[in-house]
Amino acid sequence: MLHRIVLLLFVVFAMPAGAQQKQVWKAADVHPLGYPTIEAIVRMGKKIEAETNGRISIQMYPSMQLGGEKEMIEQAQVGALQISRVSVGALGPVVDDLNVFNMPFIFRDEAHMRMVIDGPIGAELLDKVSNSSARLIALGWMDGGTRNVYSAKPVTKPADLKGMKVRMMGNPIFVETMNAMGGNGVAMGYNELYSALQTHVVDGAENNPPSFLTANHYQVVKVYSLTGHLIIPEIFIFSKATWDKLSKEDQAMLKKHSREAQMEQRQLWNAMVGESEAKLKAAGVQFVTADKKAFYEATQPIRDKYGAKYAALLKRIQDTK
Ligand code: GTR
Repeated sequence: MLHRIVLLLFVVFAMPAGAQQKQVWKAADVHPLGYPTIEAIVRMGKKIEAETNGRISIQMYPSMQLGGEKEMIEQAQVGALQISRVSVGALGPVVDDLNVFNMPFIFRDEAHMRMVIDGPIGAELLDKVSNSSARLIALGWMDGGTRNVYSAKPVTKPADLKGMKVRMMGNPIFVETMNAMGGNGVAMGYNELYSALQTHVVDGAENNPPSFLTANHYQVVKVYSLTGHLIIPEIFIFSKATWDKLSKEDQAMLKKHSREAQMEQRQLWNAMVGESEAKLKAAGVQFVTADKKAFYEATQPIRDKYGAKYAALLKRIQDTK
């Protein structure tokens, strides 16, 4: 008898988190608190907490506390954390469909990128991630601006990159892109980059102004050349392991708030880009105009090689106006 009661108690307490139980979702990002991608998720957490009367809340782990983006994706896949905000660059190796956004000069400008992620193509690609075998649910997109090369000396044309080792995100497309641009692409995690710049393991890197500023890379190299070779959206994903345990209502609520977070991040992003550029200039960073057409032409082989399988989608992207 006693045996049975003990067994029953065990069963009751070992039950998976039911719909009514308090849940704290872990969220992670490589950026520091206050960065637009983080702030949008923190605000989303507050709204969800209010809407569920405290039943669900979000605990943010910023500044690579849970590792780089590769590790954050893996942790979401196994359910060790719930929300990872990563670059599409980092998720491309896991869900190949996303690599359509990871080719150089695919978007005419940031406004074009925003139209694409906000519209039907954006929705379709989120579904592709969620329906893939990656065990992730794609919640929404965020803005990651335009990436430009930074180094100790100006890079205005492909020849300027000759012999230069430039850190790229861990995705073969980016390494090949940098090689096509004239430099030597080196794949490396964001978490290793600051010291790699300091110790001259690499001569430069490329990123948007907010990242160049907040990761303190501008303290090591001070020339920001406006190559504009990549406009890569960010994405925030949810662990499918946790998702499958949520009620339909909670899933719908999370989707609704995710769309709001996508739009809210954009406002925060617009403000942050202006502020970052001003702070970088005040810190002595030199902004240099580059010959974008020359870089566009130099990277044509990359679009030819990787773009062939996305031909129909690429046409739709170009036709988005
Ligand atoms: C940033 C992006 C991060 C990360 C980083 C990098 O712009 O927000 O998600 O991808 O670039 O270069 O690794």
